[in-house]
Amino acid sequence: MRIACVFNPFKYKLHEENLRVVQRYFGLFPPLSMAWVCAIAERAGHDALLIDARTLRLTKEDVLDRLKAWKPDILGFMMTTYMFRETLEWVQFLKKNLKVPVIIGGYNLRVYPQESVSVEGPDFGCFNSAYHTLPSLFKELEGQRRFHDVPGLIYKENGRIEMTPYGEDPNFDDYPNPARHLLPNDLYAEFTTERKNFTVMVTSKGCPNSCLFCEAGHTSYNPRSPETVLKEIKECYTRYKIREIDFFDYDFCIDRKRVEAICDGMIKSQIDISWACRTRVDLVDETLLRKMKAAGCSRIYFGIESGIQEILDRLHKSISLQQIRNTIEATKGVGIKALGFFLVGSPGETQETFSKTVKFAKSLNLDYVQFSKLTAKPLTPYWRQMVKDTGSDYWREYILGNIEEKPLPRPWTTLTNEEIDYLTKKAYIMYHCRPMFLLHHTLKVKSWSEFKRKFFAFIEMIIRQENISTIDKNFIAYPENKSKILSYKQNYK
Ligand code: B12
Ligand code: SF4
Repeated sequence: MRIACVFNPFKYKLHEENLRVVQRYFGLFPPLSMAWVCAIAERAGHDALLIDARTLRLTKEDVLDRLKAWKPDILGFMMTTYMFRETLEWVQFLKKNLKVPVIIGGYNLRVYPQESVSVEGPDFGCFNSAYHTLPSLFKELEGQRRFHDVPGLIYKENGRIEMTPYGEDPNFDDYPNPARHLLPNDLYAEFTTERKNFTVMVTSKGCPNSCLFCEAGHTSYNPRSPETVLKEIKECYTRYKIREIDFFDYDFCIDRKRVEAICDGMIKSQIDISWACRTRVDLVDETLLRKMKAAGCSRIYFGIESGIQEILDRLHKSISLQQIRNTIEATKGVGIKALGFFLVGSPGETQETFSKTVKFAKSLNLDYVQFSKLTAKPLTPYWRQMVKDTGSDYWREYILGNIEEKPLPRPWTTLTNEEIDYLTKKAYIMYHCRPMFLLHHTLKVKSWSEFKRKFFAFIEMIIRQENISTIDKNFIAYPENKSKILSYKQNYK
């Protein structure tokens, strides 16, 4: 079988947790989920093509031309809840013109499996991992078409939506490495990137904690072993000339022994890679941070969320302001950049509590901050509360096309959505418009492209970010290297 996966460009959405400018400068990342899917297909002996239409700025027509030449037997798409309708437009357009079946997968299928497949376009849905589902589906498509035998599949039969059981989650360690050979690895960058080539890696799934705003809470932890992680790092280094990696695990440091072993392996192999990861302030200490630094760790993203202890407690974050301060000091002390994620509009948030949070962020002297609007994301306790309070499920209605995108209600705070948007923008401006901060960070910039990216983001935040987020029909993710993108594009024609 020949599977072609397409990663489509997506615009800013009014129900998003970040401001438009933040979203624009977030970065261009490899479509990792589909790179796993392609690797799973290839390992089972099939051909795979992965088109990153977002990064390459390809239109639907460009992709159609490419696919007509490649002749896939099946198309694959990854669905998130927030971008579902946009990806669906691509599904419908390509399916109409190519007349091949479509399989969709991704996080949204965990939340709304049947609904996702019930709309016009998709033929099959994979509601868990592609690991067992895809090879088994291909076997049936080539043979008897007994879809009820395929694990973890949703399909349409006689006007009904059928769903098969999935069984045990596979061990994440048994996955092949994502098929990065199908991607333009030199085009990727994120806002904070310092070196090229850049990629993201996911080395574990799940998180045992229970923060009320997060969909990862209470999901089973499924890590890849240090040996497997090190093999993937080495593959990135030698085969794809990767020099910077962002580990996108929900929490890279849940298992301290595993982190230590990964760091030891990197130190031993003297691999010249800078890396970043996300973790909680209560999971690292100076000893571990020193080892991480020696292994090439250059940035850590910490979930700080608020500068008010009461709010942290209401969010079930289970950390203290003192722990935050100690860990940030220790991180900076060993020479790793510290980055902080904050929430705006938490339960009990007022203009005063938020001003205190911004003041707290400044006092920590973080190298980078991200202020996100607390949003009732699917599968979170706040989502359950929103469904109960409003009597309807916004996300379900949105993916079914019954409702237009809009900012979501936040019954847990007296702040209005307009106030939350405004406070978020103000926080970014207040945090960054400090002469010493600007000077210090300009001096630390390592390349012209890093300088341009950060400079434009700063200017756009001040002059182009509206006080209340609006739809932007011309929205496009900031392109890191336009001429390189154009030369890739030529190859597609
Ligand atoms: C890397 C990443 C990205 C990258 C790459 C996109 C991607 N998913 O490949 C970037 C940065 C571009 C990205 C963008 C976005 N992301 Co993202 N991303 C992730 C992240 C951290 C890792 C994905 C991953 O590789 N996981 C490991 C693999 C093995 O698991 P998996 O992704 O679930 O994939 C398996 C199955 O789901 C299934 N599968 C997945 N896709 C497909 C497709 C087919 C055809 C088949 C058959 C099967 C299949 O098989 C895969 C292999 O077993 C996840 C969180 C996480 N830790 O999983 C968030 C996550 C998927 N992203 C999320 C979000 C919100 C977004 C954005 C909307 C953010 C934004 N505002 O811009 C965009 C939307 C992009 C879009 N087009 O819709 C949410 C989705 C929540 C939801 N309800 O849908 C997640 C869960 C993070 C979170 N907790 O909020 N993301
Ligand atoms: S915010 Fe972080 S620690 Fe809390 S549940 Fe989510 S991933 Fe886990």
